[in-house]
Amino acid sequence: MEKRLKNGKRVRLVTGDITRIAAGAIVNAANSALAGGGGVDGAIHRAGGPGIMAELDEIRAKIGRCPAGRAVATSAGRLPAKYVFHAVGPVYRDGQHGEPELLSGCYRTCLQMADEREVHTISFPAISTGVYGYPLSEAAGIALRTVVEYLETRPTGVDEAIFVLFDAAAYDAYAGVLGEYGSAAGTP
Ligand code: AR6
Repeated sequence: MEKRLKNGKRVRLVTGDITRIAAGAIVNAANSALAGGGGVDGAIHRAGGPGIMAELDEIRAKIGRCPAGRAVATSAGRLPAKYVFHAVGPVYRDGQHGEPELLSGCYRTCLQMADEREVHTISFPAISTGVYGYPLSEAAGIALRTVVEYLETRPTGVDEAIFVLFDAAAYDAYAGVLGEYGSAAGTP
């Protein structure tokens, strides 16, 4: 599904593996320790190669941990991208502990990082919806609202945001929300 915003910017939903889809920047669902892990994080390090962790080692030595809601940038190794933005999503408790703001902060921070680096296409996974337990439909609403608002209201150089959803359940949750924005059309 693709949604073209009034200013010509695009939000696209696809199913698949985020490491296989070309973009200026690929966003990782990382942890505060920037230590690698399973899910998207594991896939990105496996496909991108050891250079990404070597850069994270240097970043960790400088800044320590990366708090939830924030992100750090590395190059992308063998991935079809120039950068990886390692975003740290919130661990979901009950939605009453700042999780929505932190999740929204991940997407906004990554879009700002894209603008600082003149990246025009950015791909996102469904941050926090795996190991971190964020309910899919809530996470989809926050992710899409944050990205659409950024693309519509900021003077941004990002032309396209791609959400790469791993399975049909995630795709359907996002498509349900994006469909509400109006003239969405097309199929995955
Ligand atoms: N491409 C796209 N989406 C994927 C892929 C992939 N290759 N693999 C999984 N997903 P998760 P989190 C989906 O657990 O919840 C890691 O260990 C998955 O189905 O990767 O933010 C980190 O190191 C789910 O919908 O990230 C952290 O410790 C979504 O991506 C922790 O997990 C996110 O699932 C972060 O947890």
